[in-house]
Amino acid sequence: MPEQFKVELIFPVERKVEHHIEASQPSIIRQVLLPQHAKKRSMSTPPLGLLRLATFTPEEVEGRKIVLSIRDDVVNQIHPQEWDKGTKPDLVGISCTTAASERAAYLTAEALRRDIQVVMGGPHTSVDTDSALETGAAVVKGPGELIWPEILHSAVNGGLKNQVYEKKESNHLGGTTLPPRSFFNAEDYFSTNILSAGEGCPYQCPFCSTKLVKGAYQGRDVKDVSAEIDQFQHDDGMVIVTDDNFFMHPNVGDIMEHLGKKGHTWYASASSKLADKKPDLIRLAGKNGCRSLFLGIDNLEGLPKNNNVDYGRLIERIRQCGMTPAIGFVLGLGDPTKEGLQEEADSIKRFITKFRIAMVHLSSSVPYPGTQEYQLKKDRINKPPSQYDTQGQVVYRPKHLSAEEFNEIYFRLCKDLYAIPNILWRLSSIPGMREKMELFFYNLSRWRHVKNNFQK
Ligand code: B12
Ligand code: SF4
Repeated sequence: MPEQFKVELIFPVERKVEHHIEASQPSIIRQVLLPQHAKKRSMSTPPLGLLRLATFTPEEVEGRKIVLSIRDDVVNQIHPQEWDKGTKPDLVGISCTTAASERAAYLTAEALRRDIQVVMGGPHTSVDTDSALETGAAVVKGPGELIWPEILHSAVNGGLKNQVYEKKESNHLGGTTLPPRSFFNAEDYFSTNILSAGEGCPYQCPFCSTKLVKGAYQGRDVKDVSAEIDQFQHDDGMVIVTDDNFFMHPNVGDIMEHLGKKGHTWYASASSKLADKKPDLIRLAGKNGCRSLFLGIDNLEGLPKNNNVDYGRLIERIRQCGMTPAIGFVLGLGDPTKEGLQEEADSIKRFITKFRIAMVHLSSSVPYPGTQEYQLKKDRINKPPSQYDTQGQVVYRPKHLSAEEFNEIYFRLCKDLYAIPNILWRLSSIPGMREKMELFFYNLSRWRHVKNNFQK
């Protein structure tokens, strides 16, 4: 029997641990009205990046059997003291977003203190390798699939170094991702049926780092994508397509039809520019089980105009095809004046109310490293990464108004739109009673999340 080499892959919780599943604890009313949702402990999905590493993990390295586990700190808090009991891991691999970077540094320090080797990767680490190196961990820049076996070899030999490891290859999207069910408990998540049909985006919205982290779009092989769909279980929740821009996939129609054939309901995102140009894809999505399509909107009256999409027409088309439009806004891009910011907020409020948008992501601009917003605001950032939240207080010093004024405008916008009469008005666009109820609780939980962020 070969000697074991124990690897623990960790997805650290963003922000403070005490906030981590608070917004999704089901209320009594929710438990009675929506029992199928009340069983779910969080609104999140399992960390797909770590599942990809698991997929590329060899069974044995240099005669040692690799024993791998994935731990999601978001749903089950990790206590490093556990590493003092029983067998501690030989290697800890940590995935890192900006908001989780302080927690990632803490877990790294705790592991290194116990002579456990540590490697860090993920969207934040890939754009800010310097701060990741400061933690003492080995650092992977970019995709992890192809470099992961090499990292394991170095770790088994005890030779993992506090340096950047990078493999500049673009053929990392192959292979059928292992089923999330083999690592996670379905009841911990909104859904464990997560699907990535491809990565990247050709556009570069000022608040988004996707192009820098993932490059322009690359679709995965339809064979692999279909094989993943075949693994999904209906009672693990609706399929969440994680692509930023699903409509970019050259064979997106085939994938939609495969989802439909398997009887899944699903949720996906598309760029509004592309969705506007492809009405046939909207129809196909509706016909094949898509319940909701997420679009970002950026050219309302008073906001910078980046394209000529007729959003009203697009929303109507999505509804006619039997789907619920989910719309995202980002308030405060660039450096608006107080009047300008107020005008943006009014414009967003008018739009959401006029088109009765029941599912809305109201973000304020957060300058994540690697974005244009970061370049503009990096010298004015005055909050630690653990306070980065797109539905939270401003984390930088605005140029033309005070932080209090900025926060007041954003908070007021949320308060108005999450007021019960406004929620009910927006829900009047939803035909089914069950979906109305789901979205009612969804809106309440969003409001609870914003309120928590402003009470700190
Ligand atoms: C789906 C998604 C979500 C989902 C699910 C997240 C999850 N549980 O995985 C939801 C909706 C819940 C979500 C929420 C948020 N998200 Co999000 N999300 C995405 C999205 C669209 C896809 C992520 C994904 O699954 N990619 C596919 C996997 C395979 O890629 P990956 O995770 O990057 O992993 C690869 C490499 O990074 C690397 N790697 C990753 N970890 C590790 C670890 C080791 C040890 C190694 C060696 C390598 C490695 O190898 C992997 C395989 O190649 C990305 C954008 C994007 N295109 O990536 C944004 C993105 C990751 N999200 C982002 C943000 C900001 C958030 C929020 C913080 C938003 C908010 N509320 O403020 C929350 C925080 C959630 C959290 N706990 O981190 C930002 C992160 C920016 C940053 N610098 O932190 C991104 C990049 C989008 C953007 N705006 O630029 N998100
Ligand atoms: S927000 Fe969406 S459309 Fe814009 S760059 Fe990011 S992924 Fe692309």
